[in-house]
Amino acid sequence: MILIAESINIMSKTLGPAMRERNPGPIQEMARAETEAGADYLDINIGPARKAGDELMQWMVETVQAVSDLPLSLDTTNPVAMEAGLKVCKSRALINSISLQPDRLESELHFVTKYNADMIGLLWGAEGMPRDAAERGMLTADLLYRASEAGIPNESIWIDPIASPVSVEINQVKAGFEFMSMLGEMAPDCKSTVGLSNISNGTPAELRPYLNRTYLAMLMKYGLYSAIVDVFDTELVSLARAGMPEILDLVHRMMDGEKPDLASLSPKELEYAKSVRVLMGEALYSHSWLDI
Ligand code: THG
Repeated sequence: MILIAESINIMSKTLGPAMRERNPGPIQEMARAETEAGADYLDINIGPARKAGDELMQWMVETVQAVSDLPLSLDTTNPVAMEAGLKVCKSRALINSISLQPDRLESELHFVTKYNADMIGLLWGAEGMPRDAAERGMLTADLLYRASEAGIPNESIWIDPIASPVSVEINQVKAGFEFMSMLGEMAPDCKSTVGLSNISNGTPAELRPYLNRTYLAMLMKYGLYSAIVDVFDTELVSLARAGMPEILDLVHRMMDGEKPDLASLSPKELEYAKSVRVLMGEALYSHSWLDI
């Protein structure tokens, strides 16, 4: 599993101001820490970056590359900023992301071949978020077709089904699983990724890791190739590196319909089992899901 570190992010209370002030210290400290924590890629998320986004992304890439040799995932919706970042990447970059918005698709796909990059194919269509697994399948087919016309092989495309918060829309979470279970057959040579922490948005901060870890364990059943994660969650990294086979086995058996006797589980197994039930939509989400 390829882990993309999520923490270099304009939304962060410390790094947002550092980005705006062009203060390299906190950004480089974070890049070093994510690298030491075992990340495979560093995501550089500057958001929509409407003002001077190109200058900011170039500066960010150079600032991070001064302290880390890891490849970068460039995360912005501003195509001018994206290109400015791609120009200065030393390693093969990951474009995060390209979606099916008709006005931009053609020019953004051109970046993939021009800069010899990989791309995240975000399943966001002309009408916004797909409503179910079938719409995700249609968007995938469209995107792969358009990409192949532009000379991009499926191997360069990391499909992102778009994770949405379990506290908001359980049907979207279920649709994401259903889609992931089909993707391997639909496009065996495609890769996949997901913004894992989205699942726990709106959940109290201290409880978020339980949902994130369980969601990752569940997606691993479908061969998830990569994920954008908090790499400082050591248990999450261990799960992703196949360090917790008995937990993965429990989670996957539950997804196949097995109902374990909760009284027989260890406290750690219970955390996962309760979270699986919430993420499968078998138990309603509430902030106290681990206590009941
Ligand atoms: N798909 C793709 N890219 C993405 C996402 C996705 N990029 C952005 C996001 N979703 C994934 N990255 C994050 C980064 C941070 C958080 C969630 C997702 C997060 N941060 C904490 C918070 O906001 O409370 C802590 C912030 C801080 O450091 O202060 O939740 O889905 N392709």
